Amino acid sequence: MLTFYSDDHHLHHGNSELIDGKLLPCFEKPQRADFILQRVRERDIGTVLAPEDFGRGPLERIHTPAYLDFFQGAWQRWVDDGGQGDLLPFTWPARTLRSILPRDLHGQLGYYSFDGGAPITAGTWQAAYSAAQVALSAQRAMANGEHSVFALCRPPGHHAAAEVMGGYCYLNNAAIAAQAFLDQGHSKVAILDVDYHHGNGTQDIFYQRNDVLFTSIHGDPAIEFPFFLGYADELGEGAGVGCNFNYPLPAGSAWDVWGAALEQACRRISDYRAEVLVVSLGVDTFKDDPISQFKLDSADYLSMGRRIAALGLPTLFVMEGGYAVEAIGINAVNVLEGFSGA
Ligand code: OKP
Ligand code: ZN
Repeated sequence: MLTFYSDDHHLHHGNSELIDGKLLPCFEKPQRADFILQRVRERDIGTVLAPEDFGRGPLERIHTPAYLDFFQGAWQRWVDDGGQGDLLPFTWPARTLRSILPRDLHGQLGYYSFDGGAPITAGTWQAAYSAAQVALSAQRAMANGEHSVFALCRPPGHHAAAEVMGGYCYLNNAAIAAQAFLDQGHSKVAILDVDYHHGNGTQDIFYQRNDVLFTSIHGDPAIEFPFFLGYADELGEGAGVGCNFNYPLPAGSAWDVWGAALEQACRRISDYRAEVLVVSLGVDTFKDDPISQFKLDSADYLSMGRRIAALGLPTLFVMEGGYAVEAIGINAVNVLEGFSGA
């Protein structure tokens, strides 16, 4: 399996995040992608390629130009204001307030985000931009005939909506790739999001559409981030009714429960008759993940890959979360090896 990867992810290195009342070093750190790349090379699963640059056009198919302009220019505005350290939002247009775009940088940052988990640093735009190009390059390789490709994206993307960043995510790499398939003539793309956290951004982007099926297996939002989306009764809206399926699971879920949910999601994907599958591949479902509460073992990721392969679809794997860095490479590449060996 080909892997696409860009070193530009090193340009994004947030300092700290507010978690359970404490300022802790960011869990979403460069080492994550380094360990995955190392494992890809160790296991020799295929060639590692640098991305092509498809420009901002394919990003604008998912994100608004105003949001992209804001994100691209935010760091320079912060520097010009004499700002120091990471740029982090602290006021959001929650209920009771009006969603009016303010003029101030911090006001705009609140407008374009949903939490304080997506710091903007000097290189964040370039890292996120390159991650999107990694996803697009992997998509292009599939358009050129590859059956499966791994987009080793960092930062992740599935929490990012059309003009909202958050949860370590800025640009929705999986959605951008799915849209590229559609723009190149496909009519039905399925997304399977196996990250521990609900892919609220991806769901929102495609919620009213029937050309993308969104399925997600994740921690119950009643007790887990992102809290405000990801329930089982979210089935799509308008033309999209019946094209959205969530499988929220309780804390402590292991492979028996998780694998049963995967079985149901796979049935939905088969019923939908998708032409292509995009997998939002988070491995924060691992038993030792520091911020998650599922109990998958490393061997379970082989089973996950095998079951996904049984769908028989051309499959693009897009890297999302996973914070147990010493195991992240083993777990992510196990999915790919399970898929390829099936
Ligand atoms: C990104 B991805 C929990 C704080 C959680 C955000 C988690 C973002 C996960 N107390 N902070 O889906 O892996
Ligand atoms: Zn996650």
